Amino acid sequence: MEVIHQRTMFDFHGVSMSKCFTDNWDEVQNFKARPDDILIATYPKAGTTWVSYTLDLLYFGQTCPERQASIPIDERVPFLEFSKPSVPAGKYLADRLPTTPRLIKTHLPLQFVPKSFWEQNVRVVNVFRNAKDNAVSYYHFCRMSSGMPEPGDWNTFLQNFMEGKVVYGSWHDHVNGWWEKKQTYPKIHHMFYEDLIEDTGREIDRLCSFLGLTPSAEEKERIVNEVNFDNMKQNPMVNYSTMQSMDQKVSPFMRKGKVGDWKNHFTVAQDEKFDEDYKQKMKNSTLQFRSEV
Ligand code: PPS
Repeated sequence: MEVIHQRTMFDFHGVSMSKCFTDNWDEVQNFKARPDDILIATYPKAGTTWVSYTLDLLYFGQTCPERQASIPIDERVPFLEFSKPSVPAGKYLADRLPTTPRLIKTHLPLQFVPKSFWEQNVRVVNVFRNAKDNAVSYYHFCRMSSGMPEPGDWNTFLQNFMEGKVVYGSWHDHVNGWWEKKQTYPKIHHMFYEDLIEDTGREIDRLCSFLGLTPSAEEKERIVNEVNFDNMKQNPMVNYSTMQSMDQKVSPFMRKGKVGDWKNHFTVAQDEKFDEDYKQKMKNSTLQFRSEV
């Protein structure tokens, strides 16, 4: 019974959410950020884990090698708003992070982010992914994760995704909110999943220049190698194989790691409908995506 309850979606201040991501609301809203925190903010399935692991290696790969071997990524980079009975809440883990900087993950839409992050002028790394691949990845994740609402069949899920009736609400509103924030808040770095696929090294260079990091050429090469899809898929500390709520036999967390897998899912009719809807919802946005590279 509890699992079903946890998975139920409801309107939360205008955004579709579920209990796992709203139950700890007051605590989360009162989170005390620190000026050197780094917030990784994404719509679900945009490449959060990829960038989280990259950041973790950049900051702690050399000084704490044991960390890489023994602490799962969800403990190294706590998921701020996540809370579920019987596991420590993300806010609890974030409060107790011993590292400097603290790397913190959120999928919250901009308007839900605790105000302390802005007051402390925290650096934010956004990762964006084209809507079609993002929808496909989210669909498979909802199939395999007992914490997410049942996605139904692909057509049903896609329709719900277009209407924002998925957890964390409208993809369009979410990405536009974060994209626009940069106009008034310069301490945001925007990354795109497609760019990471195209040239991971170049994107790490850009990330480092935002953060003021200067890894050696060898160190950078090592990180590029560690964060490649096949290596992450094999790495139990980052592939979520330690997570009970995920049935990796249904669909692995590290599923395909490609740009353009949407072509294996969208019918011609679905694609036309999606494009039409997308044009409408993104017509005032300057945010541009690539759905192939
Ligand atoms: S979550 O649950 O929201 O934190 O998921 P998130 O990490 O944002 O997204 C998971 C998708 O990212 C893919 N991924 C990668 N792709 C390429 N290279 C690397 N290294 C990599 N790491 C994670 C992962 O496979 C999921 O995408 P799909 O399309 O489902 O494979």
